[in-house]
Amino acid sequence: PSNNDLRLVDLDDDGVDRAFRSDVLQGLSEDQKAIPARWLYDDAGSGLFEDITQVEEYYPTRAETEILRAQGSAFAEAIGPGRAVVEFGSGSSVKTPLLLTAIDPAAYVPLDISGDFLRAAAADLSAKFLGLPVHPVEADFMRRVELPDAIASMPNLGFFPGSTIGNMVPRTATDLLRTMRETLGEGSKLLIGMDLVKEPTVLEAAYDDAKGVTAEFNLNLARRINRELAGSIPVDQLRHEARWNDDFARIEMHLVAQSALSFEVAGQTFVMAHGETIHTENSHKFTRRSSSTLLLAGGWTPVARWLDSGEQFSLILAEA
Ligand code: AVJ
Repeated sequence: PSNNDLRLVDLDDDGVDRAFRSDVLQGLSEDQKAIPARWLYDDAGSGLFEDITQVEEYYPTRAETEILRAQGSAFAEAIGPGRAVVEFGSGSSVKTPLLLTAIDPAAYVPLDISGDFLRAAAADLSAKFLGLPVHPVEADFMRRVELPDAIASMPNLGFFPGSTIGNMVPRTATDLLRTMRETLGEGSKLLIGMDLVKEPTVLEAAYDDAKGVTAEFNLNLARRINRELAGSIPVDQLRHEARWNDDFARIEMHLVAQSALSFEVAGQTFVMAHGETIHTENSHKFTRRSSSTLLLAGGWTPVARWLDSGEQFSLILAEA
């Protein structure tokens, strides 16, 4: 691995991702064991997430895509032509073209920490939208990003679909929204996907599908730890669980110990009691009010909101 794809990843002499190791060792040492959700997305995890978007119970991707298909002319009217669309994350081959077709942008700027995903998405979009300037930027969008000179004079539209904002606790989500505002600048707009609060049984099924794809996605984190951090976690002794936390309005994914466990990770020993969990993801769900409150706290004023026909998911347009 010698190319600059890995520029944003800090490896030690053994090729171990330092940030992954320190997040895992710290997270497994807490009273409530917890590992940041970003580590779910290695190659296997990213593939499994793609599979999740196809399962019957997982409605968010279908619902958001329906909104993008159905509301093209409403977006065009509310957003207007000639903006540089800055997508936070490297873009999906389905959602991004729907938006670009609807609003007649002046440029497309995908931002992603992974150079591989970024270049693939940029090439795909350039081929679909001949004549549209595409300027991929390899960067961590949790920090302020310097946008390319070519789009400096254009008004921007940030695009952050998927309810990825829901994976952050409110403090982190607020920081990110403020950082996005700094990246995008005065006069910018933001189109952001936010999943809605609904029946806990529907939510729990969406995050614990009958085919077990989400369970595999969660268990892959334990496998990744074993693979990359010389771990001995007995993966067959962990069970996937999706829980609705009503106080915090979020679905939580946990890995639950099916017996008393003892294992090693990167030379350190950890124990789990029977029934103890590792908390691996939060997926916050929003009401009309809570989405407005979060956006306003992040420096954005909501100006329009669209739902799918099943009223499961929202796309919100906000102004800086
Ligand atoms: C794409 C990160 C928003 O929280 O719904 C899907 C990830 N986790 N099933 C979500 C996910 C379990 C997904 N996000």
